[in-house]
Amino acid sequence: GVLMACPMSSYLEQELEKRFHLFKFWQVTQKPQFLKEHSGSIRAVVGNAMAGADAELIEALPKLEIVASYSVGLDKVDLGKCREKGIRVTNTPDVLTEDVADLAIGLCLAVLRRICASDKYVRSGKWKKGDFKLTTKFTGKTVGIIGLGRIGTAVAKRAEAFDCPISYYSRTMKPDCKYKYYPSVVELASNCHILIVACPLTLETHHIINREVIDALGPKGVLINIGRGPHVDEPELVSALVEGRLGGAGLDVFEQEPEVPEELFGLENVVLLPHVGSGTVETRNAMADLVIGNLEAHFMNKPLLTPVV
Ligand code: 8YV
Repeated sequence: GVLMACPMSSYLEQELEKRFHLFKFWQVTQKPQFLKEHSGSIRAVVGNAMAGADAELIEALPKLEIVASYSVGLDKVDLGKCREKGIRVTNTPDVLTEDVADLAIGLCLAVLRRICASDKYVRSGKWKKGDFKLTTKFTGKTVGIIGLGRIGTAVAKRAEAFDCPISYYSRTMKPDCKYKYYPSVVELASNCHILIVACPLTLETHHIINREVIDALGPKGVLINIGRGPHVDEPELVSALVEGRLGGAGLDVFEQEPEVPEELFGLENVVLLPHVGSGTVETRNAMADLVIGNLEAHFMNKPLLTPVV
């Protein structure tokens, strides 16, 4: 049996149902009783960015062999516990890199050029009544990237096409990298207009965007988050935006999804998206195919396609 942690893709559900006995955990009302009844037959968990496999679920499933996540980020999977118990873990890297990087650039343009506010201006009929405030140029702005992995590198490549000088922060300097390295996020934030979060969420990167970083970015600075909500101290971000201490923000992720701080709803220098970085038909289907491919490989004793543990 395969346990799906929450709804994520109807295509993935259908394909899993063709191959396995599929349990849909979100439809289960009596979860402890369900786990007692079926713990002997559940050999795989399919999770995503919202729900994965925490220590409690792993302990409740003694026959668990593999956690296949429909996401590249694995912050909802207890990797230490999986290692300890010999449970394999897979994710969906590479297939979503382009879409997430595209959306990061889309957020830069949307925030600086006020695309959403302008669209609202036309739709509400205000164009006929007055003139529109000028916006801010994106081409040539300095871009700072936190995390120069697959997604961060794809963002940098795109920003280069806009003639943006690129700098980055990561734990260690990348050898042979043409971008400028800063050994701390505060130094990076002090030296860029647009700061983009593109690193995995771990204990070390939790609240990597704090008050000090926000102040370093300053009233002309823009924060773009396509990583995870908990990378940002959200109450600090909200007060900085409300008080005008930060220039703007483009956010695809939030600390308590799907909750978004309502103080942001009235701000035209902020663009809010419902965690859709990878949300194209093409990419989500490729992610689903990777989940299925990993499960099939595992149960046929073949090498996993995208193993992490
Ligand atoms: C989500 C993501 O998994 O890949 C990630 O880490 O955050 C997204 O692709 C998406 O919510 C799929 O359900």
